[in-house]
Amino acid sequence: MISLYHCSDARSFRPLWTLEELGLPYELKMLPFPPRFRAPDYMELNALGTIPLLVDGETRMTESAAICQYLVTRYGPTSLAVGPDEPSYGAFLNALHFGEATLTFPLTLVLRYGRLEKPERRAPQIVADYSRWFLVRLRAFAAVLDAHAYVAADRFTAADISVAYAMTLADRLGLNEQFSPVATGYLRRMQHRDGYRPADAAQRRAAADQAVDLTDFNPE
Ligand SMILES: N[C@@H](CCC(=O)N[C@@H](CS)C(=O)NCC(=O)O)C(=O)O
Repeated sequence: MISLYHCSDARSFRPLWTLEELGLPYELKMLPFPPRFRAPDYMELNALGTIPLLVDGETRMTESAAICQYLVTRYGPTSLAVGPDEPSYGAFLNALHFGEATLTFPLTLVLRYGRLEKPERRAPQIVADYSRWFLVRLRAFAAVLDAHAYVAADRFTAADISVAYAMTLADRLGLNEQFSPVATGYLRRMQHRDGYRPADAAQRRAAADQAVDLTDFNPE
C-alpha cells in the first residue's frame, strides 16, 4: 500500500489530489507543521524533515511534482499523464515543474515572512517583493489559459494539479485579488474537480482520526 506523509494543505496535497484522481488505495499519515520541530521522529524517515514523503515499496520520494509524475506514469495508463510520443509532452513537463519550481518557491517566502515567523522576524519587504515575483510569473504563464482550458495537452493532467496547488496557496495568502478573471475561473474549476474535494475531505478526516491540528499551515 502507498503511504503518503502529509501536512494539511501543504505541498503534499499535490500527491494526495493525484491519488484521489487515480482512485488508488493509500494510507495518509498526517503530521503537524512543521514536522522538523513538532514531530522530530519523522526525521528518521525523511532526514530533510519536509513533506511530502511518499513510500511505495522500495520507492521513497520527497518532491511533490515528481511524485505526481511518478504516480500518473507508474499507475497508468491515465489521461493525467502526457506521454513522450504526444506533441504536448514538453509543455506538460514544463508546466508540472513550473508549478513547484517557479510558482511555489516565492510563495513560501511570502508565507514564512508574512505569517509564520514571530512578529519581530516578519519582513514586509520580502513579502511585497516575492508576491510581485509570483504574480508576474503567473501572469506570463496564465496567457496559456486565455486560449486553453488546461495548462497542457488540452485536458486535465498532473500539470494542472501542480499549477492549481500553487494558485490555491496564493489564494489563501490573499494574492487572488490580483489574478486575472481567466486565472480565477481556472482555479475554481480545478477546485471543483472530482479528485480535489475527496482529497480535501480525506485530509480533514485523517487529521481528526489522528488528532493532528489542521490550522498550522493555513495562513489565517
Ligand atoms: N520542493 C519540495 C518542497 C518540500 C517542502 O519544502 N515542503 C514544505 C511544506 S509545503 C515543508 O516540509 N516545510 C517544512 C520544513 O522545511 O521544515 C516539494 O515540492 O515537495
